[in-house]
Amino acid sequence: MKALFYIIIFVVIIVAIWQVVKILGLTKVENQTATEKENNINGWLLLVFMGFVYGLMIYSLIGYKDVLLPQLSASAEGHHIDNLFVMTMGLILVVQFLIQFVLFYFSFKYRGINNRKALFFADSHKLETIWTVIPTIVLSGLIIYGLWTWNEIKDSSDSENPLIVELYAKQFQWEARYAGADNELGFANVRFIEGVNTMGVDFSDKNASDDIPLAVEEGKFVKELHLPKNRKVIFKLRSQDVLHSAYMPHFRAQMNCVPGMVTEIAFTPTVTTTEMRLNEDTQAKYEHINELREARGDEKVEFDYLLLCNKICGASHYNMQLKIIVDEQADFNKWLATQKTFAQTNK
Ligand SMILES: [Cu+2]
Repeated sequence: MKALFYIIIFVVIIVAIWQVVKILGLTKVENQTATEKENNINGWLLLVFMGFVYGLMIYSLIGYKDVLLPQLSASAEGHHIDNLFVMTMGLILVVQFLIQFVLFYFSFKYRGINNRKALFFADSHKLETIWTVIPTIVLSGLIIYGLWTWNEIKDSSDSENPLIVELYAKQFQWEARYAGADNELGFANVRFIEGVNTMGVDFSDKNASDDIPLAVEEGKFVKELHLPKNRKVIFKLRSQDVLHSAYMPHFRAQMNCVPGMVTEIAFTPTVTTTEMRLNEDTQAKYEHINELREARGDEKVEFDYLLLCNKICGASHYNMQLKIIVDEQADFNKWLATQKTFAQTNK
């Protein structure tokens, strides 16, 4: 292996020397001016390439529509993110469409033609002002709009009786804990992790005993996080080891999980899992997925909300997910009542 590596390096060095010698040789050629015919060919090739770029762009926009987020946002706050996304993408699309044209068309128009001389001028205050002021105004507008959107989403001060849920990230799984009857999470720290206390909950904290962890059965997590419809859920995020990112694409929510601190994100689910399964978009998507799975001999799957990790946190990062089920409030309460608090599990 090492020998192969040395041979590759040797070959690369030889190729580099050969290229340098070739370039040095070029400097001795007397007439290096391109002919008008060569300029014409290159000019037209530029226009062809512009057509290719536009074609590729249109093809990608249509062909990859399926891999974009599902149209229906499943949270009350989701439309803010969707608007921001559409606006930013729209702006980028228009600007790049115009810039590509200007770039290629002018290169073509002013290609070398015999006896045509380029106009020389050192600078133009007017031009410089235009291409500084316009982007500044547009980008500032986008940033201010983005900050306003973020504040709208992050502000959960007006919500009555939100549900508090902790998500605990670790290589490579999610654990979760509901705040229980007092709706306040007990203190937790990585130093308290011991035996079955896998989330490091401090049981001397009086808020901890009524907390409800996601059930562990035979050492394995029941990977289902239930959330109620139309009630604000405030997530408190922690990480045991490295940076993770809690990503819930259907609710348009994402927040980093940082070791040593508690981060927060909130949203109000508005579409239950059952309702989302009946959604036309979802059905079309899953019909397609199941066709592909059937062809491979895999069993069919149904739509489910997911909590994913969106930071490349290690080898099994891709598999770090937790199923989310959004229930009607009554169903959620019924489900939560069947779950055991820490006090009940520890006896
Ligand atoms: Cu992760």
